Order: sequence, then structure tokens, then C-alpha cells
Amino acid sequence: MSAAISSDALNERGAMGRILLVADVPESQRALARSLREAGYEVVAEDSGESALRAVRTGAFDVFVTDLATPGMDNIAFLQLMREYDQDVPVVLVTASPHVDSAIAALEHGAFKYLVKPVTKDRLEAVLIAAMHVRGAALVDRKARQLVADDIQLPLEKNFDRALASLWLAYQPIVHRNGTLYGHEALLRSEEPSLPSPGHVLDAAEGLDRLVELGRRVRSHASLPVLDDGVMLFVNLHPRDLEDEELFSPDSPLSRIAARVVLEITERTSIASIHDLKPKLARLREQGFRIAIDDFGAGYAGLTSFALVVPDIVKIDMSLVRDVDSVPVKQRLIESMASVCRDMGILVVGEGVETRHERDTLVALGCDLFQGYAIARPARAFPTYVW
Ligand code: G
Ligand code: MN
Repeated sequence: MSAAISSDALNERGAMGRILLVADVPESQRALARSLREAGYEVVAEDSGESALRAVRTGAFDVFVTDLATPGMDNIAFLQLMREYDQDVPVVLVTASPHVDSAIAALEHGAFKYLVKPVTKDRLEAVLIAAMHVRGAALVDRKARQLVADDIQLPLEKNFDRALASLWLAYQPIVHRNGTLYGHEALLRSEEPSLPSPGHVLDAAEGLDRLVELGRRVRSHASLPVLDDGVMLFVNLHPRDLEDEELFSPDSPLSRIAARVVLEITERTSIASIHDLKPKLARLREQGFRIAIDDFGAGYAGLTSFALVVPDIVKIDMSLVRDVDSVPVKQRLIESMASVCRDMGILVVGEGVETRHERDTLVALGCDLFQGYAIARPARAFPTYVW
């Protein structure tokens, strides 16, 4: 397999290879060029580092041979500049005056060989054969990487397209402590088996740089079902959605029902880095949207995001809710959170409530709203719930 790719790669570039020779002393340039051509290589000869760099920008070479002693543009300076254009072409340095310093610098910048004059024809040929092998290996490596990348990229793109095409939203009720329905959270779902959870779909969107497209699709779906009077719709935002002008447009599907919508911003990723976060949230609030912090207590942003957003609603992460009835530390945390929020007029949702015990404990600790399997599982249409 690798042998087949290797011979392809070499054949594409001719049997012996193409060399850029740069030497600033005419006799030296002539002698080296003659030796290289006699050995069967195609040679492009330049007499200064500057003209050689121009040649590097436009042509493809297998090996560079440099013999430069011009102050300001000697072998090392050329090597350093050239590496900005090409990381892996082998470079053979030829010098009349070897120094430990320049030998070390040559190594640092990835020179292939450091030859001291006089260089015999045999020595030069042996070094070039080795350099050409290294070049061949680098090309094989590059080609193999490309094959692997193509292989991964194409199916992911196709799978993500299918996930978008089959996207639907599940709804999960959020219930008030008095048992009345407060709202539904719209949750991302798709029928694409290779992206089996919302996390997979989001990761794919992120990898393909298609988060904006996904966000728009979710928001336009979320705006479709008709809610009963007074029932709120909770929609998850990815921090990237806050960079999308469409979110703020008064004509966007969700904006038209903004007074009924709570936008959830997750605390799992840092929102402190979002550009102009405060004015952006102010614009959304002007349209009538309410803002919730999602997964509160699960992220690393902690109280920073709380202070930045000053949310209308806080959703306590299910990791804090789990077994809250038997873990006093969780009880104390949630109780103080609920107390602070009550003082500030912020509603507190307990998320991921799985048992009656958890639910009753959260009620006793002062949470306002409840969501989780114990009340209703997410489902198509608007599922009924138990309280
Ligand atoms: O990050 P966010 O809170 O938006 O995600 C909610 C996710 O948790 C949804 O995918 C939903 O299906 C899931 N979920 C909802 N209720 C429960 C629950 O009671 N227990 C668990 N484990 N997951 C839940
Ligand atoms: Mn959520």
C-alpha cells in the first residue's frame, strides 16, 4: 500500500527530482549546477537569497541546495525565511567556512545536511539521493493525511446534512410548584443514526463550522407549534448563535413570538468571551425575550455568568438535583441559590428531576419550577405531565 503511493508520488514529480540551487559566487554556482545536472536532476539556479525566495513562492521543488555567504542573507538567514513558505523540503547547506554556531542554527531550522567545501561529486550525489528519499516520504505522508482527512470529512458532512434534514424537536414540560404548566423546553433531536444524541449533532456542527445553520433551523422549528395561552417556550442557544444577526432580527420566526420565549444560555461553555454580550442581551430583551442560564452549577463560569447575564430564570443542573433528597451539601447550595434568586425576582428551575423525593425536596428548598423524567419525558407534540 505505502509502496504504491510512494512510487506514484515520485513519478508525478519526475524520476530524479527538481532542485533549487542558490549560490552567490558565480564559479561555485556553475560547478554545483553542472554536478547536479550531470547526476540527472532538473536544476533552477539563482544567485541571491531574494531571487531564490521568489522562485520558492512560484515553483515546486524537491530539494534546495544553498551556498550563500552574502552578509544579511547567508545560508542560515535564507533557511529561516524559506521555512515560512515550505516546512518540509529538505535543504542542503554548502559552506566554505564552517562554524559551530551556524551548524547549530542549521540544525534548529531543520537543515537536512551541512556540507563543508570542497564537496566531491560523489558526496553531493549521495546526499541528494538521501534528500530525495526524505522528500518522497514527506509527500507520501502528506498524501496519506489528505486521504484520511477526505475520508473523515465527507461522511461527516453527509451525516450532518441528513441530521439537519431529519431534525425535529422534542418538548418537555416545565411545571410550576402549584402544579400548573409554565412552559415547554424544545430539545434537539434527529433521526440520523451516526449522530445519535444532540451532543453529537452539535459537535458535528462545530467541526464543520455550521453552528449558525443548525441554530437557525432549531429556532425556525421551535416557532412552529401553537402554544396555549400563557405557556412559555424554552429554546436553547449555543454561544455561537449570539454572533448570528438573524437571532436579533425582528422578522425572524422566533422574534415574532418573543414575549412567549425564554432563551437558554448554557453555563457549560464560557460566555464571558462573547463579544458585546451585554448589549446583545439588552437587544434581545427589548424584543421581549426572557433569558435563562442553563445547566447552572455544572460549568466553570459559575457566578461570573450569573453576574454577566442577570438572568430572568436560572436552571439548576441535574448533577446538583440528583439525589438532592439525601445529600445535605446539595440541599444547602440549592437553598441559598433559591434564596438569592427570590430576592432578585429570578425564577429557579430544578432540571432533570427523576424521583418524587428529589421533586419534594426541591419544593421545600424554594425552587419555583420543575422539569424532568419524574414529571414528563420529552416527546413529540406537547406531552402531558404528572404532578
Ligand atoms: O442541557 P439541557 O438542560 O438543555 O439538556 C437537557 C437534556 O436532558 C435533554 O436532552 C433531555 O432529554 C435530558 N433530560 C430531561 N429530563 C431528564 C431527566 O430527568 N434525567 C435525565 N438524565 N435527563 C433528562
Ligand atoms: Mn436546556
